[in-house]
Amino acid sequence: MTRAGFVAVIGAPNAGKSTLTNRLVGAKVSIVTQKVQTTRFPVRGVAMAGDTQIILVDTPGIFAPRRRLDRAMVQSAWTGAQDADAIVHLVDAAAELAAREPGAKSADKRAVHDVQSIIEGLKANGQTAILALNKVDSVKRERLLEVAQSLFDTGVYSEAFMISASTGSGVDDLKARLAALMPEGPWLYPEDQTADLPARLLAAEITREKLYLRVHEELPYAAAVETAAFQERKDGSVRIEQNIYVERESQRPIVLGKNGQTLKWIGQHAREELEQLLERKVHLFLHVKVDERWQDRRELYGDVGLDFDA
Ligand SMILES: Nc1nc2c(ncn2[C@@H]2O[C@H](COP(=O)(O)OP(=O)(O)OP(=O)(O)O)[C@@H](O)[C@H]2O)c(=O)[nH]1
Ligand SMILES: [Mg+2]
Repeated sequence: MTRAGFVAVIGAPNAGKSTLTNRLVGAKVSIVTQKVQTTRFPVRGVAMAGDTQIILVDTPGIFAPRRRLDRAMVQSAWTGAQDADAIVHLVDAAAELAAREPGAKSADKRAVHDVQSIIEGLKANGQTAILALNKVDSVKRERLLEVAQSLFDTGVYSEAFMISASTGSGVDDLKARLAALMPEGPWLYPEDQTADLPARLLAAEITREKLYLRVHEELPYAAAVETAAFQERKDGSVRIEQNIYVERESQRPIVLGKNGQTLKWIGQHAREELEQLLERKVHLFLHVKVDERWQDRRELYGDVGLDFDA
């Protein structure tokens, strides 16, 4: 008898949801950066555990949304949770502890605030989640217990795991538990499939990751990548043309860099990774475009399953 089901991974921005999804799947299905709000739409990854197929839904971080894209991202995260057989609420333990120190950074305080609003949301929806305290590699073990206890006391969690998505510590136990929670039924994806993102979207995500990795300080959250053309060629290679959208003319030179060096770095690293993922030669062409209102372009939403009118 096989099992198959959906697990939504929810949490505040930067908690490590995409890192955990990739770790559970054992392949890169979702992009990871040190920047908050990296994941913009639900990304599915398929993990196998014996006869059980666990379909992970990596979701955008949940936070107090202001702009259109923010609202659509947060709404999609909650929808992911609603449709799942199990919910993992991933919490950045390092941020929780740092926020308790005097003079804590605002980013850590914000993370704690977002965690509280997720707990309120779970309560309001009558949902129970598995608590996974992440980044235990970077905190003192004894201090973890106080965080775990205070979160557990909220009553929205069925159980708690201490993990490190980066090192893999504790992840096998979590995976085994998730597998046991999946309902009986046929597998929903072929056994060897790990992701279901269309190639042109995957290609755009990879380039966005490299862009953020390279210019995250200078480009606060204001860019999008779109694959404009994706052509398979007779020689087996693929030609990909992409537009990088920024919001202001002043951001163009940031992405280009001196003598175009930054854009070249982004293109080179994206191409190398795409060649690995697609298992063929890739010709990648990047163009930087300024569009103050790229966030209001409807097609950027529909393509990835976000609700433009959220
Ligand atoms: N030390 C440590 N860092 C981690 C761990 N898991 C993730 N990170 C780091 O935390 C940062 C955010 O990771 P992501 O996986 O992109 O986080 P996310 O929750 O998907 O973030 P959003 O998509 O922006 O909501 C990255 O720099 C990761 O390398 C962990 O277990 N330990
Ligand atoms: Mg993410």
